[in-house]
Amino acid sequence: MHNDTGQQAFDAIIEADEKVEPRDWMPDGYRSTLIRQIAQHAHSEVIGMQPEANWITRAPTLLRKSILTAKVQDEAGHGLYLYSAAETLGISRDELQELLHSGRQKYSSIFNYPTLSWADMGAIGWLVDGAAIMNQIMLQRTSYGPYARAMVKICKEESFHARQGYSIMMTLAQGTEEQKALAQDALDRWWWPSLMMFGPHDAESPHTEQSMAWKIKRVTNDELRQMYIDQTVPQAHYLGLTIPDDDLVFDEETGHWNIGPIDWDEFWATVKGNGRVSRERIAHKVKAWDEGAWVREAATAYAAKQRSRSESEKEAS
Ligand code: FAQ
Repeated sequence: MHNDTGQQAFDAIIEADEKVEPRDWMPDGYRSTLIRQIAQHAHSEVIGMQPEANWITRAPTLLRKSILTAKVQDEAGHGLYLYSAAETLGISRDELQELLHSGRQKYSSIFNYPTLSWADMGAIGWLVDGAAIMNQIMLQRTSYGPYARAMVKICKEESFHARQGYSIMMTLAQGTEEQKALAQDALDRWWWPSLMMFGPHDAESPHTEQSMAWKIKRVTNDELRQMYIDQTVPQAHYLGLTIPDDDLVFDEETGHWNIGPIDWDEFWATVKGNGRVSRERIAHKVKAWDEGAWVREAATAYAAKQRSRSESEKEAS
């Protein structure tokens, strides 16, 4: 299709709030923005398994252990749907792995913090999955069809994750003084990093304006962050915990909670690969990829064998 015609058809799809599909013409920038964002999202789901897998063997009860195992497994599934969505844009899964392993593609800043106590499983479910859902609900309406559809199942599963996290926090907050202190300590460490998950302020965000125009993003970084703060502060109060922000104040006029300044130096250092456990996360991922090479080879050989068998059966019949 001639580009002008392609551009017109693309603009009409966006204007009508319909979905762009893999077969449709799309601007190069739209394609590369989606590859960047979906890949970063997929990598986050997979790297995000590490901090929680760290606690599976030390879960306090069999029930908590089964729930946590199911959650970590869900994250692997989310990575798979998202890698499949990225592949529809013309990049292979192997290329995506290579870009992650060599540090040329990112994953969410939040997974560069260590999980120091069992309470961190509660804080991650409640705060990190809570922030992820706030972002992903709007992504169910993103303009690229395969990405939007992948988000539907992911959002359902993330809701379960957030609830299991809040349930852990509730148990700890209603427990002994020591348990309550663990819950407060986890909130102290995860609160600010979870606010950073939404990305830089709108004025500092190079991609927001174009991504909003293409309807890849439906809501800006700051708007989502504010919605999240307004939802989460009362939940912390219900638990009897304190948000670690001396400037936190409810604005009666706007009906919003106002927060103090976010430490953007910490955010950018983390995003650039100098987070608390950035090197360990990538080293572990590369090790798992290398050790899984024989599984991928065996699966590929098996699929090739099945294909040649069905072809020779077709010829024989
Ligand atoms: N971390 O111009 P913007 C989860 C980068 S899923 C690292 O605002 P954009 C589930 C950004 O890439 C969590 N980098 O960019 C789970 C850009 O860099 P570049 C992941 C960040 O794309 C739970 C630069 O800063 N979710 O947690 C971050 O328009 C529990 C400028 O930023 C998604 O990925 C960050 N936080 O907006 C799993 C959702 N923020 O490429 C396991 C999809 C910004 O120019 C356990 N992604 N950057 O070098 C998005 O919605 C968007 O990509 C944003 C950023 C909102 C993250």
